[in-house]
Amino acid sequence: MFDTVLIANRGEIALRVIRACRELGLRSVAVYSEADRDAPHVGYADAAYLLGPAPSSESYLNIPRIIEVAQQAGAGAVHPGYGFLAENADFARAVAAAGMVFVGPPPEAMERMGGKTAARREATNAKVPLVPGTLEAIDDLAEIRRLGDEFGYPIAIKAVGGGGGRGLRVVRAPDEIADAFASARREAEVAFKNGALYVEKYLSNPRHIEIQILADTHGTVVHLGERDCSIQRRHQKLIEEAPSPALTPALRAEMGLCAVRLAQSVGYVGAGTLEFLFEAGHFYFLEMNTRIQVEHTVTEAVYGIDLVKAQLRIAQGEPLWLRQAELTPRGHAIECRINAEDPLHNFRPALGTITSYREPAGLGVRVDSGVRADYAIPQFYDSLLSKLVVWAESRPEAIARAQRALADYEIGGVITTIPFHRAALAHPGFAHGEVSVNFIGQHPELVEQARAFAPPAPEPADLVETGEPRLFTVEVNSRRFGVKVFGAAPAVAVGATPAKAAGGNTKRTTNTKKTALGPKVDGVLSPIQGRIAAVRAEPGQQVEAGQILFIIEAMKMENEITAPHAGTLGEVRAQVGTTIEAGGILATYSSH
Ligand code: MV4
Repeated sequence: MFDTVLIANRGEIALRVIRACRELGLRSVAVYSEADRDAPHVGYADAAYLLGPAPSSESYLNIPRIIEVAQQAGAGAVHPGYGFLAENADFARAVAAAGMVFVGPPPEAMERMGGKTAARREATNAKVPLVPGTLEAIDDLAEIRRLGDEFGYPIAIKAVGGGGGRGLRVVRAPDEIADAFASARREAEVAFKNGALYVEKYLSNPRHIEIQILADTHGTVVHLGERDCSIQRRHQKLIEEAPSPALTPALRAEMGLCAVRLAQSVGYVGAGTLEFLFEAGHFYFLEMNTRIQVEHTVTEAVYGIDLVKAQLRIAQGEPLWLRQAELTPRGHAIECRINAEDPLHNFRPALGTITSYREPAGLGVRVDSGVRADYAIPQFYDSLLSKLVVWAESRPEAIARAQRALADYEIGGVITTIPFHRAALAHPGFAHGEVSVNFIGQHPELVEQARAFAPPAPEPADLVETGEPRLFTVEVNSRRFGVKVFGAAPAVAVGATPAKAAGGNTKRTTNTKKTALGPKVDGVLSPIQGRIAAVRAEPGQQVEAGQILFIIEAMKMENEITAPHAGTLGEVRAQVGTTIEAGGILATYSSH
């Protein structure tokens, strides 16, 4: 038994776990990095500890420091949330070795389902349908070619240690095998330090449907239906719903039983999710997530069960109080992930400070948020700001409610995915439930439709004196000049107006059409704040339009910054390891 829980996470999930602890009468302990000193979860917990000066992206991965703080705080249990260490068996073992309860599955169960081919072998033993493919790693190109002939193309080459699409290559003809294999191996070695690969028949237009299970420490396992998570971009889920418009009650029961059987067969404990691909009325086990998931909320909405409290009660050793026969979904729930990303610019990270914040409310509207007004979004973590979750009696009503709530949701000062969600929920394909994992790729019109919902660019903040001249390209009587402008400028600079025809000075005014980024500079500006991870440019270099010159790391993503036009580079200011602000100048073009 324990009475104090350390939450080894941040953002909305940390707040979510603290709320569950409070409702169960458990004391909560938050941890935070230096970048998160004023993050909302820190002030909400009963106690909070700084993890230390390590670079903020690593603080939440520092196992010895987390264990040390947990013991110092008198925690009897550690909840990992999701991401970070949530599926790290070594962390689960370290928590147990320190005499505390890990709120999650036994490390053995985590490991049995962690590797993709191991999970496939477990699924085979549990008689759970799989996509046709290998149960072991493969590195014989001739054997892969034989499998391609056997399965028919396309086939998928995947990373054994993989997940989230990294190391996934789709092969559509035999002559693509060698390059795809080599490329997948390289990516897998970098991403997972494990280059082992396996092969499957590739399903070209599946839905992504996952089953939620709960397992107690006494061998009882139940399922709580499915979530349809097909609307994804680059393997990041954006919209999830429960139940799936594609499932019949019979299919739901069949998938649920498979999930329960597989979880039971590996001795699973706690909350877990089994992911399936669903195509043409058939489902195929893909992988298992041995943690609570971001989108657990839509299951809670339709089943009326608090899954995080269930995790804590199971960790306390309580027998499951749920009976499978009593678990039937009611109504329909939709979750929209509100990310600090710009849907009008390829969902690139859009950092900044939240200048105004107002959440939607009303019957069937829930917001799990990790932010507030006047909050500066740290560049080190993923882009999730909050989750809007709506519930209604029917799917059409849930869609209408979600649209109303999205229209009410005000987040000033930061670009978010809200316009994308409004466009997606308005799309007839979504309304008709005609969605697969290719939905976003199949509907490029969504970006234009999102533009209609996009708020005006953020108001420029106060003038700031940078001490640095700003470079402008101006035309006077059609002659082009490069000029330096000194003096204060808006922190989020607006575009300069061209010099007066009579050769007057460049006059900085607030354009009627505000731009969100820096002044017009004949150079390469960073569209986002982040850490410069790579510089592929040098003074005097001839560059082509679209050539990748810099890599900026932000929100755990690498963003390629390309040359806006062909030309010769003048100054290259970017230095690897330094931080660049949104609108900052990475390089200039030579003016002659
Ligand atoms: C697949 C697949 C189709 N056929 N495997 C993507 C990452 C990981 N969750 C497994 N994924 C997939 N595996 C086979 N044999 C489709 C996906 C998939 C997907 C693929 C491409 C683009 C987006 C996707 C989103 C979810 C699942």
